[in-house]
Amino acid sequence: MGIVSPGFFGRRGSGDTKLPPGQYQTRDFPVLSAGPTPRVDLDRWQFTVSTETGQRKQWSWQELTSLPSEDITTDIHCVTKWSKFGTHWKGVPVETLLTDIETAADYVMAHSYGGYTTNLPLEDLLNGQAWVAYQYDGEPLAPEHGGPARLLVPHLYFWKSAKWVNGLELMLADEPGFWETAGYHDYGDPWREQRYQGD
Ligand SMILES: Nc1nc2c(c(=O)[nH]1)N[C@H]1C(S)=C(S)[C@@H](COP(=O)(O)O)O[C@H]1N2
Ligand SMILES: [Mo]
Repeated sequence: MGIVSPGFFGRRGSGDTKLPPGQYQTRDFPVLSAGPTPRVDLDRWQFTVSTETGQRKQWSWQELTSLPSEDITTDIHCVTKWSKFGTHWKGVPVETLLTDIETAADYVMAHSYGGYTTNLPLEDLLNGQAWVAYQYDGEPLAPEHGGPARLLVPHLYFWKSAKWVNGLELMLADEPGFWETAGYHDYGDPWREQRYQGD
């Protein structure tokens, strides 16, 4: 065995190698929004899970925030190359919202107030990898960062973390969302630098 084993440098999550390739660290929290910030009255806020057979499950704000929540500390990585380490969130695990849902779907389209969409494989939303987050740093999530609630899928580039999220549509076949239609990668793994289609 050599002194430096291959694969050691740059390995995911190993102490000082937390930056995915091509990223730099920032301490601010940049705001990136493709359109205006929608203002959603909590009395009218709704979250809907729908399936390929038309089954629907809905939650009011009161109902969503009464579900068991988790505290999450995670690094986030934007495709415009900033990464922010150790961000703190509170939210409901997506798998909690999919309990009792019957589906043969392998893909999900996340939908947001304002019309933004982004697609993900269903399995990337399960097993403690994704949340509907409604607090940041112990405070209600600010509107410019996606409040009242946003999807949080930190293992993928941050465009997959739909702000102002209001639903998950389970789909049998993959379909591109807003940025994916514009040429961004279908999956978006920062560790494999999947920024654009073909990466
Ligand atoms: N609804 C919606 N969600 C969105 C976006 C958007 O424009 N609209 N931008 C995405 C992108 S490209 C990034 S990097 C993050 C930015 O989140 P932030 O503004 O809280 O940093 O939100 C993602 N989610
Ligand atoms: Mo982004």
